[in-house]
Amino acid sequence: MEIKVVRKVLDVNNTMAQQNRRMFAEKKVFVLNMMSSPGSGKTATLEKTISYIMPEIKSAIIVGDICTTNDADRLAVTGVPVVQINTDEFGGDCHLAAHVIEKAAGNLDLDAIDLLIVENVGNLVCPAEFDIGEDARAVVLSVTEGEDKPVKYPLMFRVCDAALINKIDLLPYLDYDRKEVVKNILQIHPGMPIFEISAKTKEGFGPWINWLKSGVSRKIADLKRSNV
Ligand SMILES: Nc1nc2c(ncn2[C@@H]2O[C@H](COP(=O)(O)OP(=O)(O)OP(=O)(O)O)[C@@H](O)[C@H]2O)c(=O)[nH]1
Ligand SMILES: [Mg+2]
Repeated sequence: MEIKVVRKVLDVNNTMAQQNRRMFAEKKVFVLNMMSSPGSGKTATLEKTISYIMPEIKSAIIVGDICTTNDADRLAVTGVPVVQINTDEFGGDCHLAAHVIEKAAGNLDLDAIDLLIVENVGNLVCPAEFDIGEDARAVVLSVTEGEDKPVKYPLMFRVCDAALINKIDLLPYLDYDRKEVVKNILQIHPGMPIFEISAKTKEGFGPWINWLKSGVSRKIADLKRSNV
């Protein structure tokens, strides 16, 4: 019984996600869903990412948290439009669902942007199960979380298109095996692009920014081609 209900919730979400996908394609907006456990550095990574891509790529951010506008306040400093979702207003969900994204996107001028980044609720499990109509998914894993997380929480690493290993500035203070975490990620998702970064020092940002920019330009080129 319970399994049936869960499946129905996911089916409804998938239908809504496809509607979002069509809307984002019409508006020629590339959507990135950024996920991680709480505190891995999603907001810190986005603060720096925006500083690299603006003004070349016009962006906006939807950020999900259970409570507070802390992340929206931090991200608004970058100058991009930010919409904060607090899930405690509708039951404290531990993830963002497609219908929530549709509502939040209604507060943004999609004609004015090329890139919409969604910072999902901090959680390494549930957000992986909910398609929101995005074009790409990235997972952030910080070096203080342990090398085994990709194999303990495999769905997140399976559904994501890129992994960012964050806080590498802390490596001198940790017993952390970089090769082991890369091996674990690739065991779950062979060929997955992996970017080792520090959102504090900006080390390693070049390849990550290139990956993101090429995703945006590839979508726009594909849409142009299919409209001809
Ligand atoms: N040393 C170091 N600290 C970092 C780095 N990135 C983030 N932090 C710190 O880690 C803490 C959490 O970072 P956030 O950006 O808030 O993490 P988050 O994933 O957005 O957290 P939630 O939205 O609550 O899930 C903050 O104190 C950041 O300053 C980094 O690369 N190096
Ligand atoms: Mg955050």
